[in-house]
Amino acid sequence: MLDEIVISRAIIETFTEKLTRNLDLDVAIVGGGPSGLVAGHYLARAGKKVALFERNLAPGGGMWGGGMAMNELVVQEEGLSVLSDFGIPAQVFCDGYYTVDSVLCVSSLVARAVSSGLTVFNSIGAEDVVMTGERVSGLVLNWGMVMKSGVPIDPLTVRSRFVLDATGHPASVTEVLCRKMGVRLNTPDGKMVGERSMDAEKGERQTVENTREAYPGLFVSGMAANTVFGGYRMGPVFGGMLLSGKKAAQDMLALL
Ligand code: 48F
Repeated sequence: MLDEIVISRAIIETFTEKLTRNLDLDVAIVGGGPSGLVAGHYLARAGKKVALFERNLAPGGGMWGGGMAMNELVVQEEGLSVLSDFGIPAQVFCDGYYTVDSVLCVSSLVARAVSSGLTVFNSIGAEDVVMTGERVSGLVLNWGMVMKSGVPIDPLTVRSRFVLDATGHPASVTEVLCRKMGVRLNTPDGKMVGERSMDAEKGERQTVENTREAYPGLFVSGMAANTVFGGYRMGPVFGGMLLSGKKAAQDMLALL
């Protein structure tokens, strides 16, 4: 006989233990798109304590929909090494261009990253950062559904040596830091530069170049890096996102 109360206790006790274990982290990643998942995988594989917070029910960000909800992703030659690290097969489309089924890609990124030791908290979003002096030192978290509804329920916090803003186009972690703290970012005029219109070639290069520390304790990756440091958008080509996540992990590993 299945006991409903045992089922409830199993969920509550296991989740509570998991959350408690992740209150003090090496890296707290915000956003479960390609750059966040890839960064989480390499950090976890290197033995770091890392958790990813995704405010939606499903991690994957902009990857599920390919281009205009046609669920194939394009990856250029440079991104293949990351796909291969995740065991994701790509089909040749023509010289230098490869396609990947987006559902296979997202599910494999998530599965491999979690198997490497990344803890993913879906349905939990970051609504603010924790500051220690002039440094970002953690996240202020709430249920994604609470954030969406605007119901005034107080959050909980986690501490981390680094935060990675992998929130895509809005760069929402860096945005809240600037809005609330008026800090000077590591950009030419100290402010978020903003994303530019589409140029796939430049955008792909820039998303990797722009992956770096934007403020003490706060790294940016993926499209958030282009929003913060100013870069073109690139649309549904994903090599840059994968490489950005890898670079974010490598740069933080060098400092941890
Ligand atoms: O946008 P997204 O996929 O991030 P990315 O790694 O990749 C961008 C590409 O998918 C695509 C592109 C083509 O190359 O430009 O857009 O830069 O995923 C960002 C994730 O962050 C979540 C959001 O729900 C999405 O899944 N997110 C955003 N703000 C928050 C958040 C927040 N405050 N807390 C938690 N999750």
